[in-house]
Amino acid sequence: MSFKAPAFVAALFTVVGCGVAPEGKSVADWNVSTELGQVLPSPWQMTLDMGQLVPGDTTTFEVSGANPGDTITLLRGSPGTSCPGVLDGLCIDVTGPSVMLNMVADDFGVASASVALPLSLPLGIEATFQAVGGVGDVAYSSNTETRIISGGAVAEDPNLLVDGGFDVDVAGWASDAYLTVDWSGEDRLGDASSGAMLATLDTTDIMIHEITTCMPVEEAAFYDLSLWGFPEAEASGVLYWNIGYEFFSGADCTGSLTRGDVGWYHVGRDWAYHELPDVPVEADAQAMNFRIRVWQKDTTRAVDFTFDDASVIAHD
Ligand SMILES: [Ca+2]
Repeated sequence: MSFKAPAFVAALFTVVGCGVAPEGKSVADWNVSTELGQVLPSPWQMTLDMGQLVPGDTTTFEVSGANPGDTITLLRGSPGTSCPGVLDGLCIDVTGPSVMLNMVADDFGVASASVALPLSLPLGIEATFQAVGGVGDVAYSSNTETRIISGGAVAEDPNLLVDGGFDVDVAGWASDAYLTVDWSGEDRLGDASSGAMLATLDTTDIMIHEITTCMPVEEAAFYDLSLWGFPEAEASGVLYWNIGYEFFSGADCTGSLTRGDVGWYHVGRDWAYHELPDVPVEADAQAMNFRIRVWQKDTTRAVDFTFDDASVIAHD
């Protein structure tokens, strides 16, 4: 980004100025300092404000106090300090930042953007946001805002899984390093109006693999878990494979979770449907991992699996 001298000068006097600029200092002095390699403190006091993160809703991010005309980049990550090289020495208050969007500050130093959140956003996930501006010039940052993806229209669906039918994609599910999870355009009945989760193994050396999602639950409540699972056609009825379910509960989806009940189901034919009823959530726990485990009992070849119509439903 090019150096915007007029705007920088104007705002310098707005912030430092009002007639109280340090005696003897001028803009020329600041420029000299820059040439000497000193990173000047930014005059921009940027504030980030944002709404809640509810799948299916639209949320708005707004910054104020930015340098007019600057590109403002909204970062998303986890709480903590990091100093990305691109920011030229500026350290920010998020780690593992990824760029969520860019927006441009108007003449008043305000920028905003509205984002439609997909229904498939995983509930219970926490994210921290921070805006940066002046990148390539004198970078500056805003406060951070942290939100947990929660509530909204999903709460009216008895199935806690945001897209348990895999009608849209497989967002919200994470797999281990040797298992690739993709969205298949056809469901378990071959219907292209929905889809399914396709899990592809790429190793025969490791027998147990995991696919996990996490959701907020009520402590001391009971949940019924169910899922359809299929080995690929070539393996069906020939070799045998296990699909297991587990749940882990804990304070939230980011903390350490306690292993709970385990259900194993033998998959050796064309299809399998399994229910794991009455899964209890421990007292003080407010999150649950629903974990699918694939147990590969033949180490001579890797097998693909398809999963569909998963549900986690509360009951008394
Ligand atoms: Ca489906």
